[in-house]
Amino acid sequence: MQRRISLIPQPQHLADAGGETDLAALGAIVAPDPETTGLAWLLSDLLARGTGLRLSVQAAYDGPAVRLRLEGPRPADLTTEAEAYRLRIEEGGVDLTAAHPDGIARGIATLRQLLPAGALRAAPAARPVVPRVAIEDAPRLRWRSVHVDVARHFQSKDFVLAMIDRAWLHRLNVVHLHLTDDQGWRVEVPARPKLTETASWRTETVVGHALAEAGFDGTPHGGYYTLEDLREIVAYGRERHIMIVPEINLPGHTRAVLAAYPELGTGHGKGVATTFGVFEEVLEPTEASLAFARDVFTAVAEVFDAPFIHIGGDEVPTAQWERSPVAAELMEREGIAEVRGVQAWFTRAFVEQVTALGRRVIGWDEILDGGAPTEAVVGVWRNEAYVKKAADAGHQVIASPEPYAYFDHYQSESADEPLSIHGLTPVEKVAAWEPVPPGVDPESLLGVQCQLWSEYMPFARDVEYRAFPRLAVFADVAWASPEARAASPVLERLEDHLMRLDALGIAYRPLEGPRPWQRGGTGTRGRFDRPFEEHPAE
Ligand code: TNX
Repeated sequence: MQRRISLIPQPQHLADAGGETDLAALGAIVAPDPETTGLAWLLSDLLARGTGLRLSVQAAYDGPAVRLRLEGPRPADLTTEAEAYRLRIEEGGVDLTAAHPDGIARGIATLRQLLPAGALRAAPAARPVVPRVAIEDAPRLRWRSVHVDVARHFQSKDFVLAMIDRAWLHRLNVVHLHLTDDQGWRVEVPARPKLTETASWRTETVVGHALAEAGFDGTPHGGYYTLEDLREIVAYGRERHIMIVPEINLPGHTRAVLAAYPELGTGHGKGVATTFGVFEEVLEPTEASLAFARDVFTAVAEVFDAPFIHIGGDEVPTAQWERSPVAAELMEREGIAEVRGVQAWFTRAFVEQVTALGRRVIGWDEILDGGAPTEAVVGVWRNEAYVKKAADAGHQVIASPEPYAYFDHYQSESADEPLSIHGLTPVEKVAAWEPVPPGVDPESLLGVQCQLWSEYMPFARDVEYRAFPRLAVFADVAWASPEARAASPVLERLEDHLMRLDALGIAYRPLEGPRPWQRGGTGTRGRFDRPFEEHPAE
């Protein structure tokens, strides 16, 4: 019987040569190029941990080995060519070649999946054997990211590092950190100390679904990453060739900012939000608000090395600006006809600030509503009609359409599902997703992102339940070609993959439904349904 080689994502070309290679018979990991030495040592560490095999890294070595080789002209960063790799496992060793170190990083992720699942454990639990295969692989989309919301519920630095590792294993290449929102500010900004003294903490949190009005828990919640934490997170990503994109959400979603600096709004700060929803409070369109943004972007640019900074821009109600003499004066002075244009004024200013720091802006699709400079990348979240709208307006797009990529939505119709915000996005729906909408120039689509908004995910285990296994399926959708997906449906590979998630100790949702302790129960974690309506196409 033909053996099953089951990988997620599915590589573009995989040929099974038959037989196995025991890595213990090899003498070294050879990495002649200094740019791949770090990856070689990472691979060595991981092999040692999960299998007990200790291979040293050498620049040159003649015997049988794992060889990491860079060859050919160097492709630009963030291209599918940069992540392409060839992995050949033969009797005499393992050859991993790529034109860019990013490709080597992706190939190592595949090699780790070729090992027995036990090799992903933290102590030796499997033999270091891999099937002999020839793989030629490259991603379909250039940008494949997971968004983690550490603002609604703060998560430990260790959890963020773990999510970077998981992104790596699934051949994603970006982790987007949602660092600020109404319910908390999670990043140290030395020039604005009240952000961490005040804006990072809330007095309590709504119990159950915000709309159920079941009261508050009376328990303070908070936390933030210091600059040292963030440098570690960024370096951890860099070692694995995962880009860490920071998001600072302005000028809406600013209840926490205004709790610390009420003078940036109407002066009547209501405190850091203790419940969830879209709030009226926004920054006033003043020079002081722009100076604040500049301080924050400057601090962020010092610790994050990604060529992108996400400026948020979603769900910005205009109610306060409609009543504000400051906004009226700005509109008059700048010839802004509609109040929605005040957001566009902010967007232009932020693009200027971020560009001056040598980075490109990403903003949520609402930045299109009042018009945004075309160099801004648009993170489309509402639905695929906005992908087309953004692309037609000349923007590059990262698509996270709510119906497919929102992993805060319910995973089944069962009454046992734990409390979620709304919606229904089972793993089958993610598996069926065609990420390039019809009529959209694939060149404008940078890629896709799945999102883990954490209103109803207080702890890391809650995030894991929502993320897995949907994230694995998402990674397949983002990486694999339509032909590869059709030839080997991801749902047929998923059960084998769960053994890897088990080895990693991830609290995923079993395919048959939540484990008893993952269920919502009848209390405040119980399922609460409210109708979810997709955003109209416009
Ligand atoms: C909309 S998606 C939001 C978030 C919420 C999310 C919940 C986006 C840019 N804004 O503030 O957390 O829905 O699904």
